[in-house]
Amino acid sequence: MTEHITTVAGVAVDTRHWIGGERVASVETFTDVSPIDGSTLGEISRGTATEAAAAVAAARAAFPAWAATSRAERARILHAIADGVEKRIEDLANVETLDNGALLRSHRRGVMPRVAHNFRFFADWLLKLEHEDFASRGHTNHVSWDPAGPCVLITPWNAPLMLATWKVAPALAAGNTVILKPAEWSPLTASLLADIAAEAGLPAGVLNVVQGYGTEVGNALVSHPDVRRISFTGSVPTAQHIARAAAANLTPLSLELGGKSPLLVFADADLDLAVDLAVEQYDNAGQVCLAATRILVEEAVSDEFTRRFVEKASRLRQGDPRDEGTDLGPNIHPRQLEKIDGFVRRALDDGARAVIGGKRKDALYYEPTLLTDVAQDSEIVQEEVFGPVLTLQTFGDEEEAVRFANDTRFGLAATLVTGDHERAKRVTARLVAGTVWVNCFFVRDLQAPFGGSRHSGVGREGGTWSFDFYCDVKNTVTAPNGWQDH
Ligand code: TXE
Repeated sequence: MTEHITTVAGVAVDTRHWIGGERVASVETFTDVSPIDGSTLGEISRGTATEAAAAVAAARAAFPAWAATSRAERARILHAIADGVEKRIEDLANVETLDNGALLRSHRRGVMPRVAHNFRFFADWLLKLEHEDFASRGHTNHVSWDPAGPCVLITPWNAPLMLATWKVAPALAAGNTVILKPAEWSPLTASLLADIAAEAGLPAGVLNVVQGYGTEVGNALVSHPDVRRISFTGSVPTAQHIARAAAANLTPLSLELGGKSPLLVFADADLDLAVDLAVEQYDNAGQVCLAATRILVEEAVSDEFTRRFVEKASRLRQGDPRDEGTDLGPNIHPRQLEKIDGFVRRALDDGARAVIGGKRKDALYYEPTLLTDVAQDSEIVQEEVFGPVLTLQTFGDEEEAVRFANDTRFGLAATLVTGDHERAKRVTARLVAGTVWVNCFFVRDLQAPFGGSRHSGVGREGGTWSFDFYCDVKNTVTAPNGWQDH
């Protein structure tokens, strides 16, 4: 064991950057702490503009060869990375849970298998991607997908490896090289991904991982003129900062931001299903961008809905996310807990009533909370809390439901529960949201476009939309018989 290796849940994790196929240490480090018990997980290299420039240079140097690698070979390597992820599901799940506090059982059974699937899906899609040819006035048009160049991928802490690989897999599949900057609150699985990719035969410099603070190394990366794409998942203020930095170089951006999504429960709904879907919003201790945190219930059924909701939510077990029986783990960081508590305190001072919860528990745990008596224009209804805090409002009719649903600055997702399919169609057509779920929640095929409107983001990820973003699409027009008449 060297001083640059930390052992987390029995797994050796390198705390340095991964640049140009080598481990590189920074002079300074930052401490990575587990939200479960505050224990130190490692001293991680704290990148600066120097490492950012080195990573971009490595990605630039590796680009021509990787871009020229056949699609079949790129796909083969992506499948080999997926194999490597599958072999290390236990390691990845254990490390991720210690690092970000999300449930071990969902990392094991849901998240990490999907990480592998992200690579397989985009490898297969790459092989299906059709060049398009069409004739026009005797000329042939040939539309091809060219890789764009070095891509900077900046990711958050709520689903670290899952969200990173949504970006890494299509960027690599399309023939780009990548600099991944994971969130400083959950840096570890990105380092393991670098090991897995190297073992799978990904050439040096094709995937680079730099660690550190957003305001330091992150800022240097998004400001770099040799970067051809920036894909970011995180908060609105950081996205606005990144967009300003990217504007200087006109670097194309994909931004996947937060939400304040509604869950609409109509009187004709299956109420048990509605309650199940509502309680599901506490998953990952509420740290999910898609979470439907505003429950809107038709007046006629609101008392019954609330009664059943309280009954079910009060059975949620909060505790160590490594225990099989736990439903809710801790929130990620003391700063995040302060933020959550601040939102709830201000809402209560403003006249809201806590139907359940409303305060902290021990350490980084926050009680699952449902607030009612909240005004549509209040902070708690308008702003993303990113914790286990839901609001409940009632509506009189469909018109009012749609008005409440659309009345925030976000537009990421919406869920509706109704037994009336005509109503579902009518309401869906009027909702501002990148994804609408009808009588279900969180079902997502990678082929589907994913992203939001308004302050929830710019662009879409998934299937062909990811290739659109990570490629420079080129149209080649060839003259009839190879020559233009002149
Ligand atoms: O996010 P940041 P934070 C929301 C959620 C949460 C809030 C704050 O409401 O409470 O954001 O979380 C990097 N240049 N979401 O402060 O700052 C940073 O290092 C380049 C919603 O942790 O957006 C990290 O890697 N990069 C969300 C990433 O940005 C910079 C998920 C995200 O951090 C940077 C997370 C800079 N100047 C938070 N500053 C979702 N959409 O799911 C920071 N970063």
